[in-house]
Amino acid sequence: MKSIANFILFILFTTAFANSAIAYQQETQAKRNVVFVLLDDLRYDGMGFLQEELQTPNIDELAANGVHFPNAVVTSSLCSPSRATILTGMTTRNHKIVDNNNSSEAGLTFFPSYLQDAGYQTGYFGKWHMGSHSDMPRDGFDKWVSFSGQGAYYPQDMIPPALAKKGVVNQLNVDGNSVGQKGYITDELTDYALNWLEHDVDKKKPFFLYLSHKAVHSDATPAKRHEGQYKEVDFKLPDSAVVTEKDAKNKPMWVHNQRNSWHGADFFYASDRKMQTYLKSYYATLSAVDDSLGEIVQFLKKNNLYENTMVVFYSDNGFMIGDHGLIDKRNAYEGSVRVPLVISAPGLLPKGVTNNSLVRNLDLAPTFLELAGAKQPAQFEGKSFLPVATGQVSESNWQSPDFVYEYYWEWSFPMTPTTFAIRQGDLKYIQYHGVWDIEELYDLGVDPQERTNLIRDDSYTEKLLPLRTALYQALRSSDSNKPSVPFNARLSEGVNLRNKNGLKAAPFPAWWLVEPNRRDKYMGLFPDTPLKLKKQRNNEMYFPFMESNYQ
Ligand SMILES: [Ca+2]
Repeated sequence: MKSIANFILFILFTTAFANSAIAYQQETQAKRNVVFVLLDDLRYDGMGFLQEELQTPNIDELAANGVHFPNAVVTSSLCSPSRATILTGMTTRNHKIVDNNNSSEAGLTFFPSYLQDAGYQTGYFGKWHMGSHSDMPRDGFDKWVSFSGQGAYYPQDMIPPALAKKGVVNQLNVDGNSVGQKGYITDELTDYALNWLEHDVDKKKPFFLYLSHKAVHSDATPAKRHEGQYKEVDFKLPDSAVVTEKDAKNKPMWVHNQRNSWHGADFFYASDRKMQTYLKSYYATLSAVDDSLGEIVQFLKKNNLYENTMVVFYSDNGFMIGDHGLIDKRNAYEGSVRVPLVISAPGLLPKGVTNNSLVRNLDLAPTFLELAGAKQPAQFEGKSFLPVATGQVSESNWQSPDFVYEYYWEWSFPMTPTTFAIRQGDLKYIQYHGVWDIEELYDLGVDPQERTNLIRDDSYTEKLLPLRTALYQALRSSDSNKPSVPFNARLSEGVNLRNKNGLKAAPFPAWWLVEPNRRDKYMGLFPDTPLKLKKQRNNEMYFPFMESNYQ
């Protein structure tokens, strides 16, 4: 009897052991690694498989092996607010990183913390540029390589000549320690990331690699090996880059006025540059990112990790290349809010497919957590799009949430007003806050370039009014149940009339009217001090951090 009992115990023990071993194996195999490649300011169509002039073989390869989402959008088209939305899974009105000057990250939890709880090893490499200007390691990451603010393409960029001569270089923060930047930033971040994968990551556990490039943010500076890559190329600019008389009447006044400003095509970053010239640097700068992607995929393949790794290629916001006479981002137009999104995940996602579902930056954190099998925290506001990405739910059956857009006016670039917008189906309604101007309504189904503002078209009135209401309802923040900028629902255009024979619109102040390419063009970004104001009024240069060294 005893031996039978022992035998049964033995069977029970070994079965339990075998089951737990299988469970462990399933768990470790089921949890897919993620490589999240985040770009800064890459336009939605800035990829070779969408523009034949562009050379991005590795991005194209990723698309051929995965899914391209042409309707990927961001709920705020500005670096810090969008990065905060990606990291927290919350909208700008709720995470409250409302502009690039906001320095509080208090109370926010970044999604990689939840991945750590789910057994992931997490590494952050690159540009943080969100909230606090500190470059110190943040919660949620086992490995940290970053820098404060915008960082620099090359080790001595922006270092005053006197200090550069002494060998002073820009600094990275590596796990809390200051380490000098040695080379071209895209290559250096890639080396740090690959080094982490190779030496620090336990290959038996899943990992999440967050590779956040400085590229291709202005002023885009290519790696030496890519200089002149597009010398002979003429890039196609959007049709709306040629602004007609009709467009000028159709669009808000601020759009017309912005054309001759830092973010306008006519006074490109306060210079006389042309977009065609800028794009040669912009896309040559993308090439090092393409090299980086190639190196990472090669590493994954060589180490038998590729089949179990999702690779995501994304940008924190879009980039306008003259659309409506404007450049850069911030507003709610398509070139600003649309971003590139390509995802490959062998065996999980289909290959070489275009998925037209509308997916927002808000939906990334829920998607990553679903992939990791982790519970969605209560503060997340997005919806995982994994079911439609894998094809488990068909595109036609997928319910994309409304696309609600918010941008909050910031003093440093005051030419774009606070902007709220909502897209339902093909209709996009845009309103502005705190500026005396018109609203906009576009039917993207028939007018994808947003050339015809339908705000005064009677045949759309029945659709416009519910959109205004839906936008107001959607903008309520979670803590107060009211819009984050205190204001009441918009019920009409307001009282806007002027005497047609009366006083014309005021001109801009005389001291704003200057020649292009001034060396002091950045001074408006530095906080006022008595010394700065004195120098500014005397047309003298002022740099706050290195005043005595700058010559
Ligand atoms: Ca950006």
